[in-house]
Amino acid sequence: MSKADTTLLDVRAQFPCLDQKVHGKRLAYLDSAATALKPVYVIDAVAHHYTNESANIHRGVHHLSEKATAAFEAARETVRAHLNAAHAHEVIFTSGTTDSINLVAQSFGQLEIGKGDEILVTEMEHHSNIVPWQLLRERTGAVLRVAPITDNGDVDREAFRAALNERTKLVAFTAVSNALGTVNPVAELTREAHAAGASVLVDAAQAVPVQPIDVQALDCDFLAFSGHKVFGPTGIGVLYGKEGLLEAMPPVKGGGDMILSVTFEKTTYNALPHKFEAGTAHIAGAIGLGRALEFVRGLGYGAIEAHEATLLADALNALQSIDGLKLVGTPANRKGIISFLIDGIHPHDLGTILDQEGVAVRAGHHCAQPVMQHYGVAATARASFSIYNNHDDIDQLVAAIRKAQEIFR
Ligand code: C6P
Repeated sequence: MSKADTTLLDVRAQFPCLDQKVHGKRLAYLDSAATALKPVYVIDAVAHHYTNESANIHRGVHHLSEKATAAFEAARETVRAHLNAAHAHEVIFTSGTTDSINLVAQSFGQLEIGKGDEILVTEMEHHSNIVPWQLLRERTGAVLRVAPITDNGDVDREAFRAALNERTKLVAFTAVSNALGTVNPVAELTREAHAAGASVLVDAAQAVPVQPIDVQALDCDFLAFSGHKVFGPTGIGVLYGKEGLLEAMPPVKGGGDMILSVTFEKTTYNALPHKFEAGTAHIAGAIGLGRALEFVRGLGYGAIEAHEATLLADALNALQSIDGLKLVGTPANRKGIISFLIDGIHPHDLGTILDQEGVAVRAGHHCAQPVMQHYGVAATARASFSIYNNHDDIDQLVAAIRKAQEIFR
């Protein structure tokens, strides 16, 4: 057993989903970049909410509502502490990264971005960090610029700098690529964007599960992530925004909880963060997300990073020993996400055969079609690793790939 396995020795037992056979085989879950499995600690917190305090929040004067409100706001404080945000009201609960980025595109877009203004993204973005800006472009006549990636799968830093200019209003980029595993130098990119006078949005969907984030140290203006990728529930996510910006931005959804008073003539909006949280929130989701971040803190990012680095190195070695396997992207600094191709086998066929062997990977464009276009492929197979993976998973993956090669020989 390797050191990484001993560091997180009892972690697997905390994920009940692992305790099952798939097509009669041990489950090797290598799709955590799509969504992470959930630990009992989180599942219990969600069940506890529905069992004991199932009430609406911010509205009721009764006991259950007060308990639910306290738990919901405690979860917000947990998120604040996790991100080292200056204020809890800088944490907006959304339905996920996609929702968070759309909120910025609509609200910041309405406030700050007009015809001819520029939004800069990178070529490695998830569709969630492309399409909202295209919609904004359609509404406003703004210009969407793209900083290319190198063939290794890193942001081309020179081209990034060259794309910044006095018309750049917002730079939006991912901290960790979901298709390539690339870890971007967030603080440096943010500094360069700020020097050009632009605001910065960081897509941290793949980063929060695997590396510590300090929004004050990074100095980003916005940061988005999803609960479900960090061992929390689906349907809940976060938009962090700097207080001054959020104060100035208009709400984009109207409804309950986001108002102070309503008449048919005029409505006044609630204070942050409620101004951006119209309607009944995903209360159990927020509570579960708070628990998930506590769980991550309990493990410690040091242990998480060490475990994943060992697995990544071993997985890269093992995969590269397979004849006919080609890695897609070899970034300088990467997290536990590996995209690859096998000669003569379409990624979807490969994914189906791996599934028969109990190995769960993702096959497709990973909602990052421009990345696929860069490499001239329609799809890749993608294995992604988390804290509950071990070397048996790598062995099972390699054996399953060899089996697929036998079948296609
Ligand atoms: N990537 C993947 O398999 P949502 O769907 O809103 O929770 O997250 C969207 C998103 C945004 N940015 C990045 C970098 C992401 O990886 C994702 C989700 C999953 O890669 C599902 S497509």
